[in-house]
Amino acid sequence: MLSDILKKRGPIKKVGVLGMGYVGIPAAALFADSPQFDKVYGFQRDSPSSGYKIAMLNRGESPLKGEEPGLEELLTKVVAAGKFSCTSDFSKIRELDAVTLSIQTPFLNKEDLLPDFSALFEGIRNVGRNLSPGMLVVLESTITPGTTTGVARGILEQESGLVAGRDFALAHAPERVMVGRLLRNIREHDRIVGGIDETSTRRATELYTPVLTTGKVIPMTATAAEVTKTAENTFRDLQIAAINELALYCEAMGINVYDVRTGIDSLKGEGTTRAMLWPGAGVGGHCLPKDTYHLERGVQQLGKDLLDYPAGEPSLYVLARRINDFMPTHMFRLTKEALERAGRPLKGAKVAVLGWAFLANSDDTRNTPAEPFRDLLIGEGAVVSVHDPYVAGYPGVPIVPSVEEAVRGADAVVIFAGHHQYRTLVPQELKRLSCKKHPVIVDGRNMVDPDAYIRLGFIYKGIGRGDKNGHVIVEG
Ligand code: SAJ
Repeated sequence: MLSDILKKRGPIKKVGVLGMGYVGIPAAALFADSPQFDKVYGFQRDSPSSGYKIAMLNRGESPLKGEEPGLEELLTKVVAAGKFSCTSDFSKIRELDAVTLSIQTPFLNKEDLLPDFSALFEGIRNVGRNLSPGMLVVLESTITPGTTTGVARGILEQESGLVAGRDFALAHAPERVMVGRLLRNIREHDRIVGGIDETSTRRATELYTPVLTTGKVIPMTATAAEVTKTAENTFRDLQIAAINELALYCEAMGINVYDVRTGIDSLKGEGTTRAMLWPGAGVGGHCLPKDTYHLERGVQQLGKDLLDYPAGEPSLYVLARRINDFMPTHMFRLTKEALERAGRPLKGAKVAVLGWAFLANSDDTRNTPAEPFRDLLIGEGAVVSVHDPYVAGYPGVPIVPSVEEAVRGADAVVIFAGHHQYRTLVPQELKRLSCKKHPVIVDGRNMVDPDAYIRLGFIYKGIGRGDKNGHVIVEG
């Protein structure tokens, strides 16, 4: 029995973390900092793109970009104490009591929305080859529901000749960290821990409890844990789509969606509140655009024959994805309409895009919605300049360092990311720089006061601003 083997092995003392990225590094540092554990190995493939991290981490330096409060100090501390070291020698897994895998599963390509599990599966094979009875294996990556009890279990058993749930424990404990607050999130967020059986859930709970401060373990099955992680992002995407659709309706009905949002949001009290998020130019990032499709694939694989659903109706969640992915197209149409009002055809028009990052005040450009917008403009022969104060560069897209340079001679200025500096743009300045009688301003993130621009002769369009989008053009 697995519980007997675990009892014989005793408490977890040696831990391994595969994947030295923004999830694995803080996880390994926190395991190493816990007095509960004697030794933690960070496993990193010595690949051309990431091998450099091994030496850095063994010097106690963090290879992660951007501010991560407390991480570098923690790494220095646990390396100096000899409690953490990084290696590409996967055979060291044999010495361990528990290993976690935090290896990312990016898209193979956006068309068929199939995740690229190759790196994760290679990690699982490395664990399988070095698996011994009584070990615990935990998957932390976001995965399609059914992966832990399905293909992951299969690879581990095939490589080791052992049987999950009899010889070793297996669980899924999805990461819920956000860049900029990695350590805090791991310590303070409740931790979903889902084993393939009760014994595995208990063993994984033993691994995570020591690193939690205010967070609690929420035990469940492995598949429920996979659905929890994908659904928590699916629901966020759904809430954004709901307010994006309302914004489109308000534009069509000539009203201000932000008035409606304020009105609805005023409904307070137990159970009556509404999760009113914010309409915008689109939804990007590495979580929301993909996790809905993980959930969809999961129910197709696990529940296809049993799913009872309105015949012929699309998944609400996939429809939400389509609405969010429509927003850059809507931004394009707003821009095109405004330029037509200014008597400027798109072909040859200069459009300045302010904000390339997918998130306000961030340098993260993964799946940025600004990209399909720029592609549509270029497809119609417009000339596009891009400014972003946080983004140093992007393949094939020159990023200009100043707003002035981006806006100089522009027929249209389009705000795509809600970077705080775009709240203080000076309309008079933009008009001067544009050298146009009726420059266009399109606001994708509710950053500017429409009247401050309209009174100077701008042609204004804003997401959800049905009250302003058809305004009279002021002869400047
Ligand atoms: N967005 C809107 N309207 C909103 C909120 C977001 O249009 O009201 C857009 C953003 O502009 C961005 C995209 O959605 O393009 C995603 O924004 P996000 O705030 O969800 O940021 P992410 O993608 O970093 O989401 C992560 C997720 N965290 C994890 O997966 C661990 C998500 O579950 C968190 O809710 C989110 O961070 C967070 O709250 O910061």
